[in-house]
Parts: sequence; structure tokens; C-alpha cells
Amino acid sequence: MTASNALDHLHDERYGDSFDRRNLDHRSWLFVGGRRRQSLAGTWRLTPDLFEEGLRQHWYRLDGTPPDARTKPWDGHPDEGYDVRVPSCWTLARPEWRHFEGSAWLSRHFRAPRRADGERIFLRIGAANYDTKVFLNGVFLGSHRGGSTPFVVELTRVLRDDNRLDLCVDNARRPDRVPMHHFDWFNYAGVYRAVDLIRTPAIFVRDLAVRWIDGAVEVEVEVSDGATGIARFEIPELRVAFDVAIAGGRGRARAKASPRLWSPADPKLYDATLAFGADRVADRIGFRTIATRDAQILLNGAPIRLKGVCVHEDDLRLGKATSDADIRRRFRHARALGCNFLRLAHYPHHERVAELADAEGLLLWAEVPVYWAVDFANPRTYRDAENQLVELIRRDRNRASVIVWSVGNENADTRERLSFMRRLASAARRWDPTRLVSAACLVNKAKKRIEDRLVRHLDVVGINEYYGWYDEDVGDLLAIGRNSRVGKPVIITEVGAEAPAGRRGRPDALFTEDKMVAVYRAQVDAVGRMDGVAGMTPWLLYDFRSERRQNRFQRGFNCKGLIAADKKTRKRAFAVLRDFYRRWR
Ligand code: GCB
Repeated sequence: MTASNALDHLHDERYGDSFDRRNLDHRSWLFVGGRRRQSLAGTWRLTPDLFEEGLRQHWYRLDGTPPDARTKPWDGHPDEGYDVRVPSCWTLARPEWRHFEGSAWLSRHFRAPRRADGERIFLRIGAANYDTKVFLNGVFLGSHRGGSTPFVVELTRVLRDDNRLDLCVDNARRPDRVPMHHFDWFNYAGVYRAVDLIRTPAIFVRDLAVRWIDGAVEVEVEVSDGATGIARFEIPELRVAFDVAIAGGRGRARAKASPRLWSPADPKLYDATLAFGADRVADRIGFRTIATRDAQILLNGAPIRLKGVCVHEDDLRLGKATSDADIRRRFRHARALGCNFLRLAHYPHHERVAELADAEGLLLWAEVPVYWAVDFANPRTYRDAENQLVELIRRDRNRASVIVWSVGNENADTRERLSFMRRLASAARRWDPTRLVSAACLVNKAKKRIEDRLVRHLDVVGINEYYGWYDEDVGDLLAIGRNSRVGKPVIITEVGAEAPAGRRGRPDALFTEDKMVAVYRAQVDAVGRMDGVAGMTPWLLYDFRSERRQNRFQRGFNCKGLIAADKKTRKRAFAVLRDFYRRWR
């Protein structure tokens, strides 16, 4: 196994074409609930590769010949990289890597899991930012796009006893990606969520969706290889057990049941299992309904006020990687504010967030990074956006905590954007008819009303408004309330002001906590007087890294957090929001 001579490739500028296969998308899904996983977490080798020499020169084909015994010069070798942790945002490991944007190789060796005849082995990557190309033992297996959703690749065909896995992960910001090159958070690099090997029988359960519709538990099953047969679904605690007839790989069935409905006050979950042939999967599921009536959101048929806060996945030490402890801290702080709701901005957060929110009784808004000026006219960009949305939905649609799928944030109301987002909204409904579809929209500031054409295609309207900060007059917010007749629930999905913790000044001095308090006071006063605001998620819980923000008070951070980036220091506006949530009914 050798790479081609480095010189052969100097003039080949089409080297990337054959690697842009995009075959690792939601169609290669594998339901992982209840499956045993073999973790590939640990020390991997990292080779930064800004000039993509690895793809040009086929580094993945280089074998393990010791350097002294090689007969040709080489520019890089996956085995010779730096030691880094996977999962992690490796760019945080050394100051000189901090701003890296481009391709990098992450490689490791592993022994194949023991398996019986006919069993199959899959690799699941929880998330890698942004374009991942997977190579096993020198063979290119495919590529995935999207920086925040899981994907799966079957290894069976090329697996040996001893294996080398090479991932070429490119985090470059580009105009045709989702998000595109311009966004207000940090562009971390890495394979930053779990990487696992999963063993299945020859025929396996690809997906299991469990819904609560009209007093019945409805189950939708997909199995591999277009198989036909009978699957068995059970929730022992509810005495629910029924067969699902599977034909051509798909089946659906339902049965009446009387569960205790899931709610923030009583986050009751039930153990469910599905067996098909030699395969068996499991999940813990809560049952509830979410709907709208005029301007209200109804949880289990009763109106609910969504008292929330936005949160990014960002940490001084971990970057976009996270941990249960980090997620639980987020929840504790949100609860201390009086929240029952979190907006997970602006991309799919770690899958543990929805699992833990299910157990703790928090409601969630989940979003895909169709953010600002995405290349709406580009069909390949649409395909990537829809794929990220479907991967998110397939991952989290059994989570009672998730009540909203958001298809985007602050996009200008153009014809291309309308058709792009309308398609996305209907894809969300096709994949999950039980949740509310929304987007964070802009308001028409000149006319002081909500008139985004996308509103017609949403169940709930999110609006981002920064009266008191980017826009001066909070009175305009009240005018927007009076002038807008959307006939649907409205959530104020962003509002806020910015100050480094502890910086004091006059209440009108920008970037002081005093100004932040003044903005929050004026906002909660206005919102408290408005009819038809179903919820609110101020921007945001913690300060976060953002390279766009470089003024003397920011220096690479967006400081609109109610808590500083240390995740400890509360700003004074925290109490203003907390006091409002205590009295907002
Ligand atoms: C917004 C964006 C958010 C930004 C925020 C800000 O409207 O949706 O991503 O970080 O404003 O701080 O300006």
C-alpha cells in the first residue's frame, strides 16, 4: 500500500471531486437506543493539513512501513500526527492551533470487535465539524456534511483484525455550507462527540419512532435490507405489547394506552423495546401532546407559557464539546432563572441534552444552522440543510422534551429563502407530524410589524428583537405587538444587551451591566404588557467565544450572557429576568 508520488499531483486541481461523495447521510441511519457500543474515545493522531496534501497525495493509502525502510519521501503520514483526544475540539489543545480552519486528519488503530457469522459492524460519529471523509484500511468509505449531527458508516466489508481508521475533517467556513462562512459563534474544529463501533445482526432495526397520537402509542419502524417480517413492540409498565408488520423494510402500528402524560411537573418516562429477528433496540420515552390554539401553545391540552433562555454549546475549556456535568449546570442555571424552556441555538446540540431534559422536565427548541445569508439558491446547500434537519429529527424525535423544530434564524425574506425554508418546514412535518415547526424571524422595523412571508408556513413564530440595544425604542416593540396579527403563537426568540461581567457605568452607557439591566427592565415591562406572547428566550445564558466581536470590551467574546463565560459569575440582569419569570403568568 503506497501513496502516489507527491509530484504526480501538483497539477491536479480536481483532486477533491471523488471525495465529495456525500453518501453518509440520514439514509444510512442506525438506531442506537439500547445497543452496546464500543467506544473509540482516546488518544488519536492529528495531522493538520491546510493544503489538503493528504487528499492530493492519498495519505490514507500509506502503510505502516517504518520510516527508515521507506523508499520514497513523504509529506505526511496519518500515524505520525500529534497526540490529541477524541472526542474534543483539538484546536483548543495548543494556542497556535486556535484559529485553524481547513482539513485535518484524525487517525487511530483498533482491533475489530469479535463477531458471529453474518454480524455487521458500523462506525457512528456523534458529530464532527464540518465535512468528514472516512477511510478504513486505505479504502475511502464516504463523506458526510454537517457539523452537529451524528452519522453512520458500515465498516463490515473492509474490516480486518487490525485496522487503521483515518478521518479527514474539514471545518473551513464556506459560502455554500450550513451555516455559511459568516456566523456569530466560534468555528471549532474536531470530532467532538462520541465515536463508537456498533455491532448488529445481518438484518437490523434502522429506526424506531414512537409517538403519542389521539390516545394511542404509534410506532413507525424501519429495518435494513428491505426485510419483511413481524417486529414486536413492548412497554411493560403500560401493559402495551403489539406486533408491527414489516414489509419492504417498513411498518407502522398503534395501540390505545393510558400513560401518565409527560410534563415539566411530572417528567414520567417509560421503557420501551422493539425486537425484530435477532435484533433488539430500546428507548425511554415520555408521552405528551404539543399543539397551538390561536396565540397559545398547549402542552397536553393546557396553555403553557414558555419561560426560556437561549444557550450556545460553548465552553472555555471544552469548546463545543460538552459533558453531562456541563449540561446539568446549564439546566441548573436555567432553573434558577425560573425557566421551563431552553432554545438550543443555533445548531443541534449534543444528544444528551434532550435525554437529560426528558428526565428533568425541561422543554426544548431544537434548531438547524440555516443562519443568516445561507446560499438559498444552491440545490446542494438545500440538500445539506435538509439532511441536517432529518438527522436531527431522527436522533431526537422520541424525546418528549423537544417541542419545536426550528428551520432557521434571521434570514432575509427573499424568494429563494422562502422556497428553501418552506421546503424545510414541510420536510420537518413529513419526518415528524407531532411537533411544532418554527423559525426565528426578523421583524419589519420600518412598518413595525411581523410580516415575514415564512410565517404562513410555521406553527409558531419566533422573533428576534433587540430594542434597547441594536434598536433604540422599546416602544416599537409594543407597536409591533399591536400591528401584527399573525394568528399564531409568537415567541420572542432573542432579546438582550451586552456587558462584560462587572463593568459598571451609567444606565445608558453601552457595554455596562447597568445598561444591560436597563434594557432587561424595559423589555420585561413591555413583554408583560403585551398580549399573545407565548414565550420568550433572551439572548443568552452564558457569554461565548465569537471572533466577530473584537471591540475593547469583547476581545473575541459575545458578552450578552446573563452569566459570564466562567459559567459562574451572574450579571445583574440575571435577577431582572428571574423576577419577571416569577410573576409572568
Ligand atoms: C442575533 C443572532 C445571534 C447573535 C445575536 C447578537 O440576532 O441570532 O446569533 O449572537 O444576535 O449577539 O447579536
